Amino acid sequence: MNHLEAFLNAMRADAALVHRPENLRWLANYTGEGCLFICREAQVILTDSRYTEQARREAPEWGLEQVDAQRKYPALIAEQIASHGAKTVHVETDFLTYDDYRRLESALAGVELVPMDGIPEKLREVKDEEELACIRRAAAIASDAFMNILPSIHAGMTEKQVQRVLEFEMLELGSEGVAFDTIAAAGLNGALPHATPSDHVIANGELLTLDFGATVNGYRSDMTRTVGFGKITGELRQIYETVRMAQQLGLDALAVGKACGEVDRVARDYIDARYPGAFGHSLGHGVGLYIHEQPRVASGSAAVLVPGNVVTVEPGVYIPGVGGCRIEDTVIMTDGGIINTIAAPKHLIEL
Ligand SMILES: [Mn+2]
Repeated sequence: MNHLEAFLNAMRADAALVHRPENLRWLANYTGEGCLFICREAQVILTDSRYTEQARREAPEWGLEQVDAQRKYPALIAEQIASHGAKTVHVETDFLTYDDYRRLESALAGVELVPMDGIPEKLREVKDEEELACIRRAAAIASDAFMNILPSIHAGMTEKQVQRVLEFEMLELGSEGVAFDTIAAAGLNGALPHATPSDHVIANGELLTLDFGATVNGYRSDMTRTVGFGKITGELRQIYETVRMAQQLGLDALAVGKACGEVDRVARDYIDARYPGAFGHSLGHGVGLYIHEQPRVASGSAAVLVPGNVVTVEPGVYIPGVGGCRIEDTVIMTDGGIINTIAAPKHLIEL
């Protein structure tokens, strides 16, 4: 079943307005700006003159309406809704701004706006073969890029310099762009789970956490490796081995039919027993057109893993004044077990 068909089957209103860029791409293969009007008998891309030719190329089977100074989005949307007699319309209330919503409301008197309630996001949790191929390609690019840059990164470089080398290599290998802002955090900065790369000069004896991904046809990969410079000893080495074991336990716990919360708990219990309170975030998340999708592999989550889910497993330990470590893979759930899309090794590499 194609994505549009699945969405039409899941709709609970007469029509839907779709604004989230990932959903435009997922439903219409359209990557420009604007929005989609969808009902059973018509599917229309609404956009401005900058994107009309692109829309024709990317989504030739979709209708096309162009906004201009006289007919702005609310008016154009109202026309579509009236001409198809829709009384109820799904809107992405978790994405539109309050102002957007108010403009729609006043342009659509007599029409009931119904929250989209994550219908496309729910469907997107299960990836088809084409989507999985893109994610696997993006994962291979990121993993290969990491391996390729190891000989050229060294103590004395800044976090920003390592970031640039890594991102350049991913582009060289065919990534469309970074999957999200690359994290490169060395030394004490490693205690910040989502550190921004800085001018900190990496010194021997420090760990460097690299969290990054590539993009292929809009689909993303997500991986984290922590590498050492010079000899890594004492607590940092213990932290590394703790995270590595927790990550393996998390991977081993993944299975179709299992609740995400159970998987999270296995890795979390292992870390909490050694470094209480040092692992604050969730174990993982879905990955696809957006970097953080459902299902969340989070504490207490009852969401059950099904074939076609793509999730990360990324425990970490963060200790202010000491440093930190995270190790992450992106894996595909199948009936026959997991496929780990990230090939890069996970033993402690000391450069
Ligand atoms: Mn991640």
